[in-house]
Amino acid sequence: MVVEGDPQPLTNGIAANGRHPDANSNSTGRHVALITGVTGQDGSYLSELLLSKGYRVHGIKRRASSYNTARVDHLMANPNFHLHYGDVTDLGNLAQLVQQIQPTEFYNLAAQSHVKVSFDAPVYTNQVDGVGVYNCLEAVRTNAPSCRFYQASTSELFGGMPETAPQSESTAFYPRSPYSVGKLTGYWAVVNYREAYGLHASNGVLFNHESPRRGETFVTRKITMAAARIKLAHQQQVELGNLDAKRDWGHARDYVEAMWCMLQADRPDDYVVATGETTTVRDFCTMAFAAAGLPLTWEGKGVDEVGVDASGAVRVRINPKYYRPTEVEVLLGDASKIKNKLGWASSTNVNSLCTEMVKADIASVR
Ligand code: NAP
Ligand code: G4F
Repeated sequence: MVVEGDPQPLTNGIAANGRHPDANSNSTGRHVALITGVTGQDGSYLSELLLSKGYRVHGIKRRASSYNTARVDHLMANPNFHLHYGDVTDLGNLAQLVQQIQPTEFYNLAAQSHVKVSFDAPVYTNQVDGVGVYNCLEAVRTNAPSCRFYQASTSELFGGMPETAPQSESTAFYPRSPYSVGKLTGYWAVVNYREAYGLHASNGVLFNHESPRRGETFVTRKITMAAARIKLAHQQQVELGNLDAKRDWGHARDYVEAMWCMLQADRPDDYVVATGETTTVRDFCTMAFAAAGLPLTWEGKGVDEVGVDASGAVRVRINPKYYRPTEVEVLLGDASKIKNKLGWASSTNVNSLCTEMVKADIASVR
């Protein structure tokens, strides 16, 4: 169906009777996925993974005033890939899509996913990241109760106090931002719908995962883009916030495999997904600039700390505007449970992840 007046027609394939041909999937045994947040980093890798496994993939995208499908444009011609307009704050829209498509797997990846932004927009963030999860669960419970459900939960739930590392499924939650408070609601909604209604609903408690498709305002991508642009003389320096924060950084391509594994398990459950290695923002910076051929040394302390290249030029400096009102200091995941129960393990270390991102950013600098 082409949406009237749409500058960018969506190939959603809903028939005149209001049902998508995939609505018969349960009887034909065909796997049909519905993904919210399909235009994001993880949505694009998950779509590729599921299409490679023979799924029909339906994605929900928000209407925007300009094109927002760059990460999935290469999938648009695939006859098994369909996009629909929608928003997780709109229960009516979600319920209608679930009813029409009858997915066998629902992946809720949609979120206002930026922690710092959540301090500026706390209510909106909770509407999307908390109430939005209820909307997805209700749409599934009332229209396709045998559909398996994945929720994009997060290591931010742990709060990152140094004494709690490494964090596992048994670590207490201590949300430290409006983002993680919203995600906490979503986490417990999933547990509750599993227990109350018998839904096959699982939380993936994913630690940070990155890729060349990572949003440009998250710290890894901000750094790899800066290293690439400084190398090619398109930029002089980059300003960052807290260099001491530690993150367990994996590759998004590996992590979408973990999401899929959770929905193939006989029983729903909650799993930590991580590499088991943690790195400071400062060390990630050093790695990225080295990968761009610009080795850095660090001088000074606190807000006066700078990263200097071999020519003596200051390439990294601190701007306190990037500090957060409350910081998550150390994230380091223990992914033993998913390894032992589902056989999943991360296959990319932070150094090769960083190098891949820098190379991709150098290739795309114009
Ligand atoms: P991302 O790149 O920011 O993608 C978020 C997606 O959600 C985008 O497609 C966005 O659409 C969509 N979205 C935002 N608000 C929406 C709404 N109201 N209705 C429908 N869609 C909406 O995030 P990501 O890195 O792929 O992460 C995917 C999910 O995993 C998120 O829920 C995130 O919170 C969670 N998570 C991520 C990480 C990580 O390290 N990447 C770790 C743990 C958990 P637009 O393109 O229109 O903005
Ligand atoms: O890259 P970040 O913005 O990611 P953050 O806050 O860890 O959140 C990401 O991972 C979560 C999983 O743990 C997801 F749930 C969430 O959706 C998102 O994907 O910041 C990482 C660290 C922080 O400690 C931040 O204070 O980097 C520090 N940082 C230092 N300078 C900076 C900057 N972060 C950003 N975004 N920009 C800076 O200039």
